[in-house]
Amino acid sequence: MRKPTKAVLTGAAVAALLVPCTVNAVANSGRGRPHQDTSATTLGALGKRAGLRIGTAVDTSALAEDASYRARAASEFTSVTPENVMKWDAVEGQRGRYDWSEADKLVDFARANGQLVRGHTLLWHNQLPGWLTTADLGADELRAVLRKHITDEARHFKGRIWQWDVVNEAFDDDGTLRDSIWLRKLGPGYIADAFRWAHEADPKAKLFINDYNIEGVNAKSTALLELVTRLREQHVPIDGVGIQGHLAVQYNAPHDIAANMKRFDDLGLETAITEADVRIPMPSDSTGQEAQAEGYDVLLRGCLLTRRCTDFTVWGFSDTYSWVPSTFEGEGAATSSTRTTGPSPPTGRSWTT
Ligand code: 9MR
Repeated sequence: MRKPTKAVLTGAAVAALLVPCTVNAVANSGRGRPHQDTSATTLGALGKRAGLRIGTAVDTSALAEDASYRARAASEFTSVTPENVMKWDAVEGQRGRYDWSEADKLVDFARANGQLVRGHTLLWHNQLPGWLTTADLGADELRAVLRKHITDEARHFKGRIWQWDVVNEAFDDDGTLRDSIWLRKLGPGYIADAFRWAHEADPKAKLFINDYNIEGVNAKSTALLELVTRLREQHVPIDGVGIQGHLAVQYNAPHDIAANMKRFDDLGLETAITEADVRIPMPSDSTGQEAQAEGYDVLLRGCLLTRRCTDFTVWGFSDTYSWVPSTFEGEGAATSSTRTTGPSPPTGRSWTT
């Protein structure tokens, strides 16, 4: 018997779009006609049948240098997220001097391949430029700087961004707001302000708040639910909640994800799985790989079962370029495929062969 490989297992997880129980879930969620048509050859095509964009984070250096990576990024996915090049330190390394070149290239790549772009991210505590973190600006100036950043960036990409992660990772795991430069200096109102400014600059983009460890029902997802409930009551222009989906096989998969996502869906909000990956203690073995497949499967099912879940984005599709090994010592193999170099797969079926 053929030994299961990581690609096969993960292919199986993503191909949950096709397995009967998930097809029933698709039917029950009103996502269109379930069928066993196996003619679809790319993840994007599979997702389309369930009314779902299947996206990936894109490492733009890999995109420029690795032809196989580029071919797969172009063919497998129907949306892309810049992994780093739209972050504040990337676009405004020096105060007042913007460099949109890398981000523009990715937006052009997406357009050339008929893909939508998830903008990531306008406001975060991380990857801020040094001039901002070291300046110790007063509250008024910091607020003006933030407003200008959000306005300038959203305006630059106006009409070319499908969904913006306006606010990223605003909460701690215990459900309190993260002690960031933004909260400390501007108070909790910075979140509503960010959404209002982004909406003014690009009224048609869908505006998301995005976070990790909010897959299941827990203190953090409940606090986020309470926040977005308040924001909606105050008519703050927020459209959706991004659930990152960074999982690790050592922890239980979030089997209550659909129940959690329903809470946001019931508010009329869109949802998305925005950064799925499932890391494994290295060296990975078949047990780890099976648990990984389960992790991907749980995330995907959560999305399929949620009426307004619009997209399922993986945080890269190549372990070669994954953020995981340099962040979690001894862990890796988190993406859906290990093979990125060598000849391009003939039909774009690289996840199932
Ligand atoms: O994948 C990104 C990695 O290349 C960067 O070094 C890192 C810096 O913090 O950010 C990574 O992306 C993060 C994303 O922007 C927000 N959610 C968590 C992701 C993984 O850290």
